[in-house]
Amino acid sequence: MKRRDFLRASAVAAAAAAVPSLGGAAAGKTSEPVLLGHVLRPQDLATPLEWFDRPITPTDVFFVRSHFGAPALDPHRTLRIDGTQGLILALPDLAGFEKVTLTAVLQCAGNGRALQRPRVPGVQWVHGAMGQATWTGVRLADLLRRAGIPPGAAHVELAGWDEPPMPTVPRFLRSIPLERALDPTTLVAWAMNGAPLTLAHGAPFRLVVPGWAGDHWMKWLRSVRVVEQEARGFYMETAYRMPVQPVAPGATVPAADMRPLTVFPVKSVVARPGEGARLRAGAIALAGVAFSGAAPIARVEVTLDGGQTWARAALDGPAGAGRWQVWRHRIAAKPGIWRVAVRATDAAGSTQPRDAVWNPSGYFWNGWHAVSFEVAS
Ligand SMILES: Nc1nc2c(c(=O)[nH]1)N[C@H]1C(S)=C(S)[C@@H](COP(=O)(O)O)O[C@H]1N2
Ligand SMILES: [Mo]
Repeated sequence: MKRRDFLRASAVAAAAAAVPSLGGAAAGKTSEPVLLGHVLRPQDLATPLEWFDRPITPTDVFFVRSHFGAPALDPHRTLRIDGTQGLILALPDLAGFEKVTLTAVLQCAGNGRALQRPRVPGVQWVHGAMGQATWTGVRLADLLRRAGIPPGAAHVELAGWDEPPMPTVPRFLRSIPLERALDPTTLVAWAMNGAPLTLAHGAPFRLVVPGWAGDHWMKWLRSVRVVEQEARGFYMETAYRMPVQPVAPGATVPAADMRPLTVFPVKSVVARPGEGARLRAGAIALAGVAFSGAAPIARVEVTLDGGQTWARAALDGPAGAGRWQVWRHRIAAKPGIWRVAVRATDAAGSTQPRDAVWNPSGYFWNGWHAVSFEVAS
């Protein structure tokens, strides 16, 4: 999809859902012909692959995932932190804590689900449920220490201001272990890419959990409660779980052998050339991104012969767990049809497999990404 079409799609969804601002792109032009959406909530918008050739994904093309859609925009919303005492914070109160800015990948656990075989139900994301942004906020640890951490605390429960469409539908609720909540990279953020969070991305506050899948990054953050036990409910006990051990494709996995997913595995994609591109013979620039939630990227390799031989790509920018680096590689291509595939290895020693490990909900797909293009004489 072209950027213009993406923006228009957001504008249509925004107008229909009567949401005041979506990624700052809701220009709401009515004179142009548009398609009428039948499903506007939940709102799930994917970033086109061609944007994954740069360090930062602009906010207005950054993917959006929400189970029920955004609550009404209200910058005066407060956030409640419950420890040994309760703290109620509005946006200006966060100025009293140290401000932190970091760069991190936000990726939905279901990114790549459409590529898993056999297929499984769920949003059919291909590559577009990921992006990298700078996030500005305060450390959750600083807020929790101010509220006081009671003895016996082991988890923090996270709730947002969004509401399920019907009372019979469970709320989106999560918990993360206290240790992860106290990690200095876990933030309560109010800004993304240097501007206040847009409503689609969680205004006024959202959680940022670098290296962990997007479901932990609670948007429209309403409360953080220090508790002794992992949270219950559909989104903890049924959804967002992976088999403890790899299982055969298509297998039914007993509930006792599933655990909540956390850190996303090593992954890379080819953004350029695009699938089906027609290029002139000579020097051709290949580029994409590579990242791992577990460790910095150690190397990215490119193959033009289906994995028999690999060449090392160059990596741009700072390395780090949970942040992506742009990879680049130049080839001198003769006329013909070419197929390039890429694989990344992280500093923990994990390499992207040719085929991702199958699991019942299609989480964390990270197989090699391949693109075919034509070189004309
Ligand atoms: N309150 C709330 N937070 C939420 C969600 C939601 O439905 N409600 N969806 C989660 C999921 S599954 C993902 S992948 C990320 C997506 O964040 P984004 O829309 O800013 O890209 O938000 C997470 N935070
Ligand atoms: Mo997600």
